[in-house]
Amino acid sequence: MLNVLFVLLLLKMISSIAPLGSSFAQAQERVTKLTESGQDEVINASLKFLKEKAKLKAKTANGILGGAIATSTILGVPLGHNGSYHEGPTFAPPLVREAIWNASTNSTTEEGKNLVDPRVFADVGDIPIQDLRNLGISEDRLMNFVSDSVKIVMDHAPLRPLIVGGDHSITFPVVRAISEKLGGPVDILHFDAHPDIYENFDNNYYSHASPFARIMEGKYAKRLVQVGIRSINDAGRQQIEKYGVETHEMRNFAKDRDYLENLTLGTGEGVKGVYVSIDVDSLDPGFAPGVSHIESGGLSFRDILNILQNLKGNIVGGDVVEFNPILDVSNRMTSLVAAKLVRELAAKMSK
Ligand SMILES: *[C@@H]1O[C@H](CO)[C@@H](O)[C@H](O)[C@H]1NC(C)=O
Ligand SMILES: *[C@@H]1O[C@H](CO)[C@@H](O)[C@H](O)[C@H]1NC(C)=O
Ligand SMILES: *[C@@H]1O[C@H](CO)[C@@H](O)[C@H](O)[C@H]1NC(C)=O
Ligand SMILES: *[C@@H]1O[C@H](CO)[C@@H](O)[C@H](O)[C@H]1NC(C)=O
Ligand SMILES: *[C@@H]1O[C@H](CO)[C@@H](O)[C@H](O)[C@H]1NC(C)=O
Ligand SMILES: [Mn+2]
Repeated sequence: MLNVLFVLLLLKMISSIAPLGSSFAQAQERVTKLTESGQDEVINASLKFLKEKAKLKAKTANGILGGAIATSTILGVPLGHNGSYHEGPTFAPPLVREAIWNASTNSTTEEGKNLVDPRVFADVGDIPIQDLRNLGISEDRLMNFVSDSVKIVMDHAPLRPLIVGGDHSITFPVVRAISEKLGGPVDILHFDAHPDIYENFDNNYYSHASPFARIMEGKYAKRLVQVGIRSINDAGRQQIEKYGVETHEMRNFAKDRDYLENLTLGTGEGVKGVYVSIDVDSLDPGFAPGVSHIESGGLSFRDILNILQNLKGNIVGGDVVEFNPILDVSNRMTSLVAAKLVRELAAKMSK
């Protein structure tokens, strides 16, 4: 009996993939369609799960005292491109989360906001980017999934997305989503050792070395202010010229410091706010050894906080990316450093 059922089932499977008499090409097309619709189901289920979590967090933030105008909301995007040690940032979000709540520090941020207050800080978990990848989902659809996830967070006021990466490639779909949702460009404050603005790196449209080229060509940002840059070549300088990027190279930092510690962003005509993107390798490796591209001569932790804490502007989103736990030291120092960047950015965003 079981055998008969099995054969029937097998026949049904075969017939649903390749009806008798159809050509191999037709059969292949059917398999592709079946696969894509299965992938769609998984994507839709993931978005639905995220929506329910965001709804609940927004309700909690709104339900307390007077509610909030902006609640910084962690969304983990554990995407790590391209094999070997570059995949390290895939493992970052859970470690950053653990470090945020490490009992060795108090949950109060420097200027006095407490992260346990649901009006200040929320967390909607990680999106299942590697699961989707394992299902063979194309890069385009993967990046659209990142954008759709960010939009879901933004659908639930007062939540605002604070992305924990993942590598820097995710900044493009995130900023694209924010700009589309707000109906105009943002200004970006970008901390990094690298300008990440290659027109084309390794023939990969979505490379972690190219997000700012994609953002600028898509006109998702008006001003792009880069800080900490100390690894830049001719191609990079040409791109910076082409897109009118305001790049503050590390070698001139002493001169630029006063200006950078007094920035106003996001107020130009038609500009919808400020996005803050922090690559952990903007810090000197002495402060943050757990990164994929060690580049000496960087910012101190206090340099970043001075710029961030003095920034004037409405922060509509942000990210902390490129922490690579595989290369961290044994007391998890870089986890704690990345976590403090998240905590202080969260405090600055929330209101
Ligand atoms: C997934 O959701 C989209 C948009 O809501 C819808 O158009 C599509 O039919 C859904 N796909 C599946 C397989 O449920
Ligand atoms: C918590 O903090 C301590 C002391 O700073 C550190 O040694 C430990 O690795 C941290 N643990 C986590 C999970 O981040
Ligand atoms: C942080 O400090 C506050 C008092 O300012 C205290 O009530 C709270 O228990 C502390 N939290 C932790 C995790 O140490
Ligand atoms: C790695 O980069 C290449 C281009 O160099 C790209 O074609 C490929 O899709 C990437 N692989 C992964 C796993 O992201
Ligand atoms: C800060 O910048 C504003 C312009 O945005 C300027 O008016 C002000 O004088 C600056 N303050 C300092 C202390 O440099
Ligand atoms: Mn970098």
